[in-house]
Amino acid sequence: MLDFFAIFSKGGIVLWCFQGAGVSESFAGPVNALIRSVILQERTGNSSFTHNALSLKYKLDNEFELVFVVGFQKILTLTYVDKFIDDVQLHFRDRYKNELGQKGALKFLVNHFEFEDDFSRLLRHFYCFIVDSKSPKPQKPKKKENRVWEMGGTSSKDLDYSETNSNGSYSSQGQDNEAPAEPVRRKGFGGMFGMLKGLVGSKTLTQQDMEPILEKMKDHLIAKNVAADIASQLCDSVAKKLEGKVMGTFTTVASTVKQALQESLVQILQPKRRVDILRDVLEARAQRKPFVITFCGVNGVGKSTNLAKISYWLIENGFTVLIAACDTFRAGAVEQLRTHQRRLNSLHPPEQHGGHPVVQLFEKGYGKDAAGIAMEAIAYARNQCFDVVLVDTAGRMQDNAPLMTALAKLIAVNTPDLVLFVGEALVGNEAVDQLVKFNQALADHSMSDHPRLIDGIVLTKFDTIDDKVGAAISMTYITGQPIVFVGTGQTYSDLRSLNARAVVNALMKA
Ligand SMILES: Nc1nc2c(ncn2[C@@H]2O[C@H](COP(=O)(O)OP(=O)(O)OP(=O)(O)O)[C@@H](O)[C@H]2O)c(=O)[nH]1
Ligand SMILES: [Mg+2]
Repeated sequence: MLDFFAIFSKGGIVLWCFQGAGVSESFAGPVNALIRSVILQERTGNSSFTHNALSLKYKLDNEFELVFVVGFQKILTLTYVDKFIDDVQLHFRDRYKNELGQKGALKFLVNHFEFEDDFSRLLRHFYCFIVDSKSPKPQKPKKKENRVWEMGGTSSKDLDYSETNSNGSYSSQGQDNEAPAEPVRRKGFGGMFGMLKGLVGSKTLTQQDMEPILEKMKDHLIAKNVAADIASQLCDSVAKKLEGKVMGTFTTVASTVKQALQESLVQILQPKRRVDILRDVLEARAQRKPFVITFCGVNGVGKSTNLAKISYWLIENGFTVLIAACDTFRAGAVEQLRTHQRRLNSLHPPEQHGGHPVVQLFEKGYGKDAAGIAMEAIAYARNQCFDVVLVDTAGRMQDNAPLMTALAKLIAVNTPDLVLFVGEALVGNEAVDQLVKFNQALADHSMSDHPRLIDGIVLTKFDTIDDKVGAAISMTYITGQPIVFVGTGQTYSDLRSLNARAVVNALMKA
């Protein structure tokens, strides 16, 4: 019934695994997908995940830095699976407390975790449970015994063996756990040392401990313009990541929560995927085709202006650019681009570039089909050996169905190399709605099984928001895509890449 059960360290070392009878597919694929898409991206708050035909349920053991994952066919509804994971976790911890209590990651490699017998017993019990589950009184879960810690027991710091993993946002305890097991408390400390420990920390964190500070942090993030939904999800995720963790000595709950939140924020802003436009343009040039970037977004956010700044940046890097005027809707849109084209050519006169203009405008006036113009522009760029085509599109509100359909068509038929969503840093809660609906439209009207969605973000008007930098978090969190450029003003050189640390510092600043 179960496809697999795996126990691995947060550093990625598999300690023990079980594969269901007749299951041939390795658990590596689904588990890697879980780590990539959920755990590393602070998308918890939910202790389940689906991957192809499988449902995965997972639980973190923050004290020993372990992850417990079970996989089963999506079509099955396994009511007691959360309890089963809890049971396996408790047995595993109890059986290997000495090994797990050792310092350093080496413990995972040198110790053998021969857990088959215990697991088989628990599994038999679990299967009985499922069969019995229709009967009115399911068996009462076995109560967890409190563990007694010995002097010099493990502190979270000792367990933090994995430098590379320190940002790893492993989180989510089983969401629908029954009454949580009593927090593990250290016993047996004697004398002064024990007293001091009791006063300054060395306790396991509970949801209640963290609640007030998390509530404050959530309001703080919202005040910095993070969308309210996302601020809540982030704080939930941080709570789950910390719950059960043993606090280091001389740390307060507030500083522990703050530090975890800070790490999560940096993690969110750090690109999962590197967008290296200059390298990709060179690669396209080697294949004798232009690299095509489409800009989209709601009205007036700075699409055309930042397209011009990106043209300037590309020209400075030695590339030639064709601007495709596919905003055939707003009066003045084509002229606006023509002005940019003239200015850019005067900054980089053709005489300095073998008599060829470094930037040209491809336009067909107003009222025509934007997708068709983009297609003609790309063909023209290929013939004329332009390195890059930048496609300007009309601004559109995310709820305007006909315009959203037209954009989706433009992208579906022209398959640009990069789809950039342009959004203002001034945006608050609205960011989520915009991005969700743009992506939804692109998915709905795609003709492919793997629809082209937004690949990256241009965050504009960053110069106007002081330290209310929350939109950067909302946008990356929603799309999982990087902020490729930040617009910081109205001149051609006001274009930056995102400095994740600086943004997080501004976010955390009181
Ligand atoms: N301060 C500041 N202003 C910007 C920035 N980017 C764009 N703008 C200004 O925002 C206004 C709108 O810019 P456009 O580029 O026309 O915006 P758009 O998204 O193309 O607008 P539509 O085509 O009408 O949808 C202009 O006044 C720009 O100068 C930026 O990074 N900082
Ligand atoms: Mg425009």
